[in-house]
Amino acid sequence: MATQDATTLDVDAIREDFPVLDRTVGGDVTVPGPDEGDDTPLYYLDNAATSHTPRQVVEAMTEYYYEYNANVHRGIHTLSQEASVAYEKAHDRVAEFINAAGREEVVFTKNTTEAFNLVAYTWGLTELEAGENIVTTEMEHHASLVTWQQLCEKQGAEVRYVEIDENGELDMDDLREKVDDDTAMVSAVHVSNTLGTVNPVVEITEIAHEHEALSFIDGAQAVPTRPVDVAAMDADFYAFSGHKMLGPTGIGVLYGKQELLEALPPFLVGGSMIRRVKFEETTWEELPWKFEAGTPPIAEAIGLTAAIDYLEEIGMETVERHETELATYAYDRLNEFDDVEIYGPTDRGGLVSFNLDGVHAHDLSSILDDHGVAVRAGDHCTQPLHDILDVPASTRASFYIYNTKAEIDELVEAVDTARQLFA
Ligand code: C6P
Repeated sequence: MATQDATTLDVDAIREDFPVLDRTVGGDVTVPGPDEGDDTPLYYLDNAATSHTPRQVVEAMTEYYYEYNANVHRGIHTLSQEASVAYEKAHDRVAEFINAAGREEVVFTKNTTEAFNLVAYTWGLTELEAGENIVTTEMEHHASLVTWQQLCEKQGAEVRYVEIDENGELDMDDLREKVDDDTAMVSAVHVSNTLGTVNPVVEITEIAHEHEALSFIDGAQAVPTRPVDVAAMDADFYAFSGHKMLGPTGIGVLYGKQELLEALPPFLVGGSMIRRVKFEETTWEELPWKFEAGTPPIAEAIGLTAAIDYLEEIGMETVERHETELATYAYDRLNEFDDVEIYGPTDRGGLVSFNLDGVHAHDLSSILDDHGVAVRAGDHCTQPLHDILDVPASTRASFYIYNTKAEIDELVEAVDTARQLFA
């Protein structure tokens, strides 16, 4: 694990924990892993889609499989008890990381998307009434936007979208206008996965509460990249995914205030989440288990714990500073090209989405791939936002703790090659 002083990251040492960063690309993609044709170094700039996994996380999961693999909350044999303790403690570790009151407020889901669906199917189907509204924003990821849209359609409620201004920032006056006494939920993304905009989530939550509405903040791009304190934010619900913060796929987190989660009916039912089942009726387990039906993601929870340990050893303020530095550098360098359009504000999280005039994002990203530069091209699950930007797609470079300015130089050089090719 890398050591560093209080302000900078020892990126070289960090990179040693991520074996995949040493691989080359360019060969046969129909079989996974490096092959003979791979001769181009990899520059991985697709971290907003998913981050890489350090040895420490893989080793924590391997240790579970090799040494105490067992189901949780089911057996009293040694292995099951060890696995149960590790699984339960993973909730405590997440609670501590985001400053939740305790494990009761931390529900493990598959991902951020499932966390949204959980709230829609429990709170939404029981509490949201016809004539009420949900206020969300034009920059939401489909995980949030489609969930609220479909819920409102079912319940006869209205979904309202807060506008963004020409800088890609939320129009807070529009938000104040759209939230009224019929608003049941205000939902906003913390850091936009397309624009990089960092939204004023404390203020958004305050406005929701002034109207006795709940708030749900989408933290998928925020928790991996900056300190997040759900108590200070006073959010009612907050969601994020393990795979974007050095953890494994298959695990996400729904944070919810305890009194709210207590009041909700279960989402999925079956084993593990029950206290007592009779033919006539069933009672539910206490929080958070009431929301974790069936065999849960045990290895993944252990991996997520190791990922949090890794991030905390670096320090989330340091992670955020590194992200900002790389995003600013990438923004400034790409901005040197007058035929490159960059979306979103200058003050941003660690990603930059852009288009090269007259070139489809897929074509550009394919040329970048030839140079070993891995970026995402497409609509980034924000199609309505791309409609507003009036482009079908964009190319997005997104950064993490192991990225360097030299890698951004590679990106810029590859973009320049594409410019000349298409000129
Ligand atoms: N965004 C991206 O490339 P899941 O897929 O459930 O782990 O996360 C969904 C999600 C929700 N909100 C935001 C802000 C997100 O960025 C994402 C995931 C990835 O931008 C995959 S589409």
